[in-house]
Amino acid sequence: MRPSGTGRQRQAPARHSSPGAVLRSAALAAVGLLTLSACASDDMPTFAMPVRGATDQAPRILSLWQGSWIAALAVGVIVWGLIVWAIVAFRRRSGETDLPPQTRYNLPIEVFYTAVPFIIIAVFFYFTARDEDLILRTSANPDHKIVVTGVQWAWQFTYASDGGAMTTGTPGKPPTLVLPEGESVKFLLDSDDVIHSFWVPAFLFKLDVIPGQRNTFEITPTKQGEFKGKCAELCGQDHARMLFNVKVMSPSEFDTYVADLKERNESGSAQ
Ligand SMILES: [Cu+2]
Repeated sequence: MRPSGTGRQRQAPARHSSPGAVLRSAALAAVGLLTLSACASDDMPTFAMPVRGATDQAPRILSLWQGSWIAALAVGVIVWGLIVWAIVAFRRRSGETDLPPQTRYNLPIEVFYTAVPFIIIAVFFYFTARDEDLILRTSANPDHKIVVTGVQWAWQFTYASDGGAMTTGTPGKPPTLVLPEGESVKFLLDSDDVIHSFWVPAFLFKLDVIPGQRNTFEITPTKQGEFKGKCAELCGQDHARMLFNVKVMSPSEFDTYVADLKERNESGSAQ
């Protein structure tokens, strides 16, 4: 989003002479903002529209995100409208010099502005708690179990239910987490040192990785392709380098991959 925003700021002063030109450049900037932000990053969520939800959980998360935005915008429009109305309706007219009548302790208004935010928060809370509960549910017998270990400053992935093959990547090359499309995967998150956070933006989901507490979640990848993953909790000097790749492939390709990885583990060659 940044490049198009900068472009708009540069264009504005040169074209402010006629209202038509201003409108045209504003429309161009808006189109640019939308199109550039959509292609600037393939699997990062953009302002209001995460572009690629890659799991069975993603539609629920997306609808919570969009519903929250719509509710927040509706509240915003009402509040901004009331502010503008108050400014216009109660402005000082010419000839008026005294303070207008001062209102205090208006019980109905005070009850109203206490109750309404409470209702708003309760509605947000209800939908968030409901979805969080569903999203964090795990099954007793997932198709695969993968242990994710976060350590300053790298990730290790162990295919616990598929022979125990393990990868940490190679020096200078982030590891790749390989997943099978259409099969459920339960993640077990461990940390060897400090708190990290396991984040794959395309999953529209992140979860803290806490030493001494094994957090779990379960997803079914729904799209083959390559995605980015990273640590989302500031965890020390090289936090920014705590990256990994995610590759979703067909179940048979996945089986071949983990078998091959296990062989490489045992022969001591590259992980
Ligand atoms: Cu970290």
